[in-house]
Amino acid sequence: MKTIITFGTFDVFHIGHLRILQRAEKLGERLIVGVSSDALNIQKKGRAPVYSQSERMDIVASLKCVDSVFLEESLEQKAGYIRQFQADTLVMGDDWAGRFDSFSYLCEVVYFPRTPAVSTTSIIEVIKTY
Ligand code: C2G
Repeated sequence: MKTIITFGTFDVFHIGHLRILQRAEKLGERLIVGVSSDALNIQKKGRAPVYSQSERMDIVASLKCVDSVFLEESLEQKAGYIRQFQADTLVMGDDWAGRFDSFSYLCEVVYFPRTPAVSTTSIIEVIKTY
């Protein structure tokens, strides 16, 4: 069974998040998603996500294309997570292009083009104007 792994915050879940998960699922038989913890997000982006880690994990876990989720607590743990879930392929959006090539000794690394014109940041900006 081919296992696919991907990572993300998936805050204020939107169509770009759904599209990459649907595309990732098609590469194999099992899709595992690492959802970034609140603490990791504060460290990465300097702000807490709008939705908590447990809400974000529940949303992603409920999708038809996702088999299971886990909490991604550290960016340095990627190799450990890939081994733990025996992933054959790591999928990320191309905003991360090249950044995970160093894991190609462990699994195939695939970058998909981002869905244009949608992001959590732009949604937050639009809502602020209301
Ligand atoms: N994405 C996309 N199209 C968009 C927005 C996001 O394809 N318009 C993809 C991103 O490229 C990423 C995934 O959706 O692969 C999740 O996006 P984010 O929640 O922004 O993830 P990020 O905070 O970059 O976390 O260890 C890596 C990190 O956990 C990635």
